[in-house]
Amino acid sequence: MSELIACLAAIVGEAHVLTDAQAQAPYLADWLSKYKGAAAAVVRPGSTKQVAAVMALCAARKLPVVPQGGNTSMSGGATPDASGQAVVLSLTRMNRIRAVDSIGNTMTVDAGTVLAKVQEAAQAADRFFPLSLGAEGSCTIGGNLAANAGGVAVLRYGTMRELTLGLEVVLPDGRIWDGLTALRKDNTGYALRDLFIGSEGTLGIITGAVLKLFPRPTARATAFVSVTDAAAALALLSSVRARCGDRLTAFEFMTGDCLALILHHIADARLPLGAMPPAAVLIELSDADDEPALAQRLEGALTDALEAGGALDAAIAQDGTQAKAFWRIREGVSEALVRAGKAAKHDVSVPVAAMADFVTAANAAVSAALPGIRPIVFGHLGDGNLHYNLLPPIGLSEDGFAAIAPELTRTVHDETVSRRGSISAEHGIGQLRVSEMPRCKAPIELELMASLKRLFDPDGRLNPGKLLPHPTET
Ligand code: FAD
Ligand code: 2HG
Ligand code: ZN
Repeated sequence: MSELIACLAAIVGEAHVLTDAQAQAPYLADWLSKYKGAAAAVVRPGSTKQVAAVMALCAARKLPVVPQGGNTSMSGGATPDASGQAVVLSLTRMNRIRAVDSIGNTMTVDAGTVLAKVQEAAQAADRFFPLSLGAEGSCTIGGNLAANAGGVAVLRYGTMRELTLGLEVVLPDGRIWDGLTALRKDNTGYALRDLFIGSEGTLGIITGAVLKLFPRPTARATAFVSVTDAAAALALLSSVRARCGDRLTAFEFMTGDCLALILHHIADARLPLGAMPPAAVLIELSDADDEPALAQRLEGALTDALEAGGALDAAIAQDGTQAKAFWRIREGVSEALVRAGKAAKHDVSVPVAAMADFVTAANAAVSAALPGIRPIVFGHLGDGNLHYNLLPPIGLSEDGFAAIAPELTRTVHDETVSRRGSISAEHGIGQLRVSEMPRCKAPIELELMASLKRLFDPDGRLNPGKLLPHPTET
């Protein structure tokens, strides 16, 4: 055993320092199998104090550290580089619900707690934690915070940033910042909490969080609606919102090509409408109403839209099982894309009103660059967020597509930035988009971000090469 491994083992216990290639493997590749790295060790601390001691040790030896939660990042954010120098710090052993306060409506958790466990704990306390996304069975609160995750209920409840009150963070030198307050109002200066949220593990290790809880919705109404295109979906969004207000919880868009891909690859996905629609929207309302009243409200909104021609056809779920089946279609997209091959993935946001125009312009631009390209477009339309995935033309090899993919990405991002949009709405920059930052973000923003990075992490050891260029490239 090397001296480093012995020191790490003295902090976390020998069983929690992984050095064997087989044991390390799941921590060294990303969910999309796009990146593969190497590590000096994978360390699994069991407490904030142990995280602090590991960080102090790595600081003394100037070792890079890559924080990791459930390893579900869609941008290679939690995968180390290939140098083999980094210590991967996995938070998944830190998985305690520390406290539930049903008067203040908060929950304090360890950062390694899996999102689904937090949702369940909220329900057990007759409360609701609204963050909801396809990876909720394995992603962790720390990863959700570091990525400022979005998901399917942002429309009503906001992103992870808006769902969080306090944080506990271990700094790169091993000091602990106890910001675990449950205050809804605190005007005593710079919002440090908000610097760590969305920092993608580049400023500190999040070890705990105070989350907001909400009243548990007692009624849900779910519809699957066929529409002609993104413009019709936007018109539908506007009319449903006018009729349903804040009850509108999810408004998820999928093109016909996206639906066809899901139905082809996901065995238990079934289309609830007779004919294959040109595009579709999955709508969910939730409220403290009784369920029939909510369903009636949704039906009213859809009847108006069908009469006005914005919607072509609609199915309203008659019970929870049917609602689940509607969601199965939407939740199958990422898996279907993986099965279809290596997509060029984009996670853009543009002003909601500009979305239909964005889709038309981006489709035209990528088709001009590579005839036969297959855009698979879906996402959180109500949030202005589209997952604009590109599959290669039939017959083009993986290498051939990899050679042209960066140009296609620049094209998609140019269409985004020219509409004052963002090249990552919710998945983060990670290593996937880091080369696009200088092209797509203003120099003054990059300068300020680099200054903050130097302040928190002067040696550039925390998650190097993610979000900001690798220290060796600056
Ligand atoms: P990881 O993948 O382990 O890490 C993500 C980033 O956070 C990395 O930069 C890592 O270094 C850093 N990090 C992790 N833990 C900590 C910590 N404790 N302290 C500091 N930094 C840390 N995202 C959405 O926003 N919306 C979606 O709808 C959505 N759907 C998804 C569906 C699927 C099927 C998959 C695979 C992913 C999806 N994602 C989605 C992407 C992903 O962002 C989320 O799954 C989740 O937020 C990542 O959490 P994690 O614990 O897996 O983090
Ligand atoms: C979703 O909205 C996720 O389903 C994943 O953010 C998107 O696979 C993707 O591109
Ligand atoms: Zn998404």
